[in-house]
Amino acid sequence: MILVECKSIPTSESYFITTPIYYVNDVPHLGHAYTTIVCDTLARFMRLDGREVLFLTGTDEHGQKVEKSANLSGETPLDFTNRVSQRFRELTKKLQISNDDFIRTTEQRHIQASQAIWTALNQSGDIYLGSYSGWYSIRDEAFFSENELIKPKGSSGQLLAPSGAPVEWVEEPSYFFRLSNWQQRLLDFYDKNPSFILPESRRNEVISFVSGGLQDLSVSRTSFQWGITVPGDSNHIMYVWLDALTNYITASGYPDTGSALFEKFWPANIHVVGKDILRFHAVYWPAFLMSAGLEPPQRVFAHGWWTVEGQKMSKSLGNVVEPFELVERFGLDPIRYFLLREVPFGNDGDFSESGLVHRVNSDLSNDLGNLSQRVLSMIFKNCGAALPTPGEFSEDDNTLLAKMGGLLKQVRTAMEQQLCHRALEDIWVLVRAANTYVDHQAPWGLKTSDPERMNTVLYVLAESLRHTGILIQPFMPNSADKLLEQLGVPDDERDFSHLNKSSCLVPGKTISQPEGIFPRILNDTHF
Ligand code: ME8
Repeated sequence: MILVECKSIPTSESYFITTPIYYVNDVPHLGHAYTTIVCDTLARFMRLDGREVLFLTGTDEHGQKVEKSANLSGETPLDFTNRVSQRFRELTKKLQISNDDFIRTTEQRHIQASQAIWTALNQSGDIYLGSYSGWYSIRDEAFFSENELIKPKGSSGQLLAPSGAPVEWVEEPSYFFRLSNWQQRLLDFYDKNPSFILPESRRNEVISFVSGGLQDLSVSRTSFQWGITVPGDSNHIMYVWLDALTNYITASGYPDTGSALFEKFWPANIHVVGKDILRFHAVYWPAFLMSAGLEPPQRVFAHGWWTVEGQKMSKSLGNVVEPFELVERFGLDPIRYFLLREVPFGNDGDFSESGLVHRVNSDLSNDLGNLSQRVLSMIFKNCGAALPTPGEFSEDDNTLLAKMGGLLKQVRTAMEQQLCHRALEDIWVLVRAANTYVDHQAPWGLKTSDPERMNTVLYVLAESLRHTGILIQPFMPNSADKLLEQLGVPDDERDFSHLNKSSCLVPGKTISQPEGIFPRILNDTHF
């Protein structure tokens, strides 16, 4: 029996991936779930591909916005952050996120790392004391110059940040970071590292922003208390974004840059963020790191924005999609599949229940669900519940086997560019080809006329399910497990090094009674 070999890269290369750390001013919603699910899929993919992964997520707990929310709920900031942070931790459980670490910026290890980076910036001569007078948006936790603001027509005169958040005038003593000195070095860095910012369109936006000139950045606040004290000046707390960005190096062991952890995982391979916070990650963060004598991350991917039924998600519109409830209603894997497949990664997307139901029913129930149910039931009924022994392969068999053999390479290329939707499209080319193959070969008609041929056809189909099952593990871990379980693929033969002929299914091995893996979502059950 000749199966086409797909060479997998045996590598123990490290892979450090991060989500943004989420503000605890509010409970988690679909947007947070989205970024976290994408990162989880990438982390799982890299582990199955033999990489040593550090996958980090967590919560951003300091700053004026969080202090304000704590006051509003009548709690101390620490009680408040303990409570809401826990909700984000529960979300990672509900979504079965495989993070290796969950960081909170109120932890001692992070306070130590933040003060250490401050000291390093100061020692490199990039920090000076001055005073800030200008506009600040608490919702964005960001400073804006007058020319960036929007004055809505016919409004009361309330100026807004580009995000639509109100700004207020702030005047206070402040330390500054000499960002203006970093303009050329940042431009050189972008030039030398063309895939530092993805997608390409966002890279161009950042380059044009930096080319327009950079002003020094206020990096401390004095008008409230909830933050990390500036080393040597207890009147100031660190600007929340300097504190927050530092979480990525805290988790890699900073300030112990000689530690095995730091050496293995820093610089991070990728920070995945929403497009709203790209400037902080692609401009301020590499400047802070270079100033502190550290390497910038290898990539920042800024993904697009989800709206709901065509509208911005907002509490006032009452359309905030709650991920806990969504998973309860539709199941985890259908939600993961929809989010990962529906929108080309990087683009904006619209969430609607009809879109979700359509996508799940057509790709999961019809395409993969029917394929696996048909093939496994035929093996169960017609081959005495044991994997059949194939005979000589025909040209059609070899064509389908070759598709399986070449798939990992294609999927890997997509995942190295974070294109989860493309990887799924590639896998579904195999699923659809296998469905067409079943229809053409019609194994149900071969039982009496040519049982040997039926065995070969069902064996090739079972191999296509094995390849599909192994490859969908990062995207839909539970469904993949069920499929591989039903095929009898041992637990230790499920990583990508087994996508080759030497790990092919063993004829004669018994299979269990097949059960549907992807139930159709019936509209009347849910609406
Ligand atoms: O910005 N569509 O935290 P945050 C897609 N603490 N993604 C969305 C989304 C939507 N509608 N809404 C939110 C912060 N997100 C800072 C980060 S990192 C050092 C500090 C996701 O709670 C997206 O990833 O406001 C976005 O960047 C992030 O949530 C913002 O989360």
